[in-house]
Amino acid sequence: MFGAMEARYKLRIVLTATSSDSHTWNLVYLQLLLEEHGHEVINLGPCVPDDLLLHSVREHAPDAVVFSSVNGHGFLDGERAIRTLRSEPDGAFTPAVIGGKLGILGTAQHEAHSAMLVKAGFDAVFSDGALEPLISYLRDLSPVPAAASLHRSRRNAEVAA
Ligand code: B12
Repeated sequence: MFGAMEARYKLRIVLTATSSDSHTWNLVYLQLLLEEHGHEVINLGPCVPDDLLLHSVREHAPDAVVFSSVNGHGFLDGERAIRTLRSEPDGAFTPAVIGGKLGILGTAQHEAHSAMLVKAGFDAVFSDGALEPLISYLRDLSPVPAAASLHRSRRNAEVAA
């Protein structure tokens, strides 16, 4: 379905569950998929508190953050988490996306949740089955838009220092 190793640039991706979500196989699946496409994945695992997410973004300076949620609270937890991330200099410009089963009514709520989550700060919101669009989106981050490029330059400068 997807051509493996098609990433033009290997992104460093922080993969995270939302704070209340204890499901893990979604994360395992996504990690394998992203790695298969050449990306480096830092998988924070299930039930990630907002402060741990912030700490991880500071520590790893990722090119993108991918949120996964399936327990039905993703639209609430995700909104709070992205507002927290966007309120901090380290997370203000990092491309961040979310997807999965974000509510409890399936696709019926997708548009409303998407609008809300984008307004709160997400760059993109993916429906449950939208794995191919996710891969395309990440591929298009390279060569990267200015904001992510700035973020990467900062990381490289820190590494070089
Ligand atoms: C196993 C399971 C559990 C296990 C999890 C164990 C573990 N270690 O993971 C346990 C028993 C703990 C559990 C608990 C609960 N669960 Co549960 N669980 C499941 C179950 C049966 C399978 C999930 C799974 O592993 N799937 C395999 C993975 C690989 O697939 P996936 O999760 O579907 O993920 C895919 C997509 O969602 C998508 N995706 C996910 N994230 C992202 C992100 C992006 C960016 C993109 C593009 C795509 C994407 O891609 C993934 C790979 O294909 C599902 C039902 C089902 N058949 O799917 C319910 C299900 C997810 N659970 C559900 C619920 C409600 C709960 C509980 C709230 C139940 C309760 N009342 O306590 C709790 C929540 C606990 C919590 N705090 O989060 C609901 C969620 C309902 C909704 N969102 O509409 C489901 C769908 C069952 C149902 N039909 O009602 N659960």
